[in-house]
Amino acid sequence: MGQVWIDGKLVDKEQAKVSVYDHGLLYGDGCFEGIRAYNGRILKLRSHLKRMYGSAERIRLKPAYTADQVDKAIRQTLETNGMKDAYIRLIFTRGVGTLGLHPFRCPVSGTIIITDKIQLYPPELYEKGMKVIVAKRPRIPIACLDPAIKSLNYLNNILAKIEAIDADVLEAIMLNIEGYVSECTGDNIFMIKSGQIITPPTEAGMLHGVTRQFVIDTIAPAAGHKVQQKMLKLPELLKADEVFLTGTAAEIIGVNQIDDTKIGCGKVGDITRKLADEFRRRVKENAPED
Ligand code: PXG
Repeated sequence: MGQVWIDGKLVDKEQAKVSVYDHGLLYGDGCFEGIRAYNGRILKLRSHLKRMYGSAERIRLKPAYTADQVDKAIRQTLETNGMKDAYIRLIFTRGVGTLGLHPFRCPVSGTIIITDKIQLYPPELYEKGMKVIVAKRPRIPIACLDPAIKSLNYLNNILAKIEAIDADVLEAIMLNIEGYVSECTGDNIFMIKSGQIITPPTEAGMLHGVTRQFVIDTIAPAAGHKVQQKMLKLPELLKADEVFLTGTAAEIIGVNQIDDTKIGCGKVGDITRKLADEFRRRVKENAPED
């Protein structure tokens, strides 16, 4: 039976409960991280913790534990559950309060660490590429909700995901309110044209993905490529030679079709394959924890 870390204690999964008065549940008031361990090493843990504490600061949530304490608690939870390869869900809720929005009437923020199996896209999609759609619904603009905050309120993304499910695919590209390509519901997006790798800049309003940054800083350079950050409209994306998505769960996955348009030859492209191989080699051998 698995154990979940809640507010300083490891408890059985079935006993891991949150109050109905927690503002995380009442208002989606809180933040989270999806992190992954490979062979006992926690990929980019420092970057995830930095984003987590950045999210907390932006919503003026005071975490109950320091980053070092959370780091130790994550390792303790993995150890207790005997897991070396895992998906780690770290959650800060606003905490228990009253039935009213006032966030500062919740005296103590809740802290949850779940370690579980990783939910992956089917392996054959990594071989032949994944079909995605473009969601009709735009992404919430930066001015309304800063996407640097990985908040507990994912309804914008969930509604776009429902559009994808209705279209019988697993992911949807989200455009920002001005029609520029932003990201997908749970992954960042890249394209390749004439050997040049391009991804939208953070101004396009996407989550500042840890995997996206790892590809820009480490994976692409190691494979002999530079990444250009540039605002993209949909017609340019549709004319790409290759498109791929990045995320903690997805790693690097090629896209072979967007709506009715085949991308490149409708297969996973050579550069995407090279980057995905480089990524896997690095995380499997000795995943960097910075
Ligand atoms: N955009 C959004 C909206 C995300 O939620 C990413 C991009 C990729 O970011 P990272 O930092 O992972 O490279 C995400 C990440 C899940 C799950 O359980 C979701 C994510 C990551 C891990 C698990 O659905 N989203």
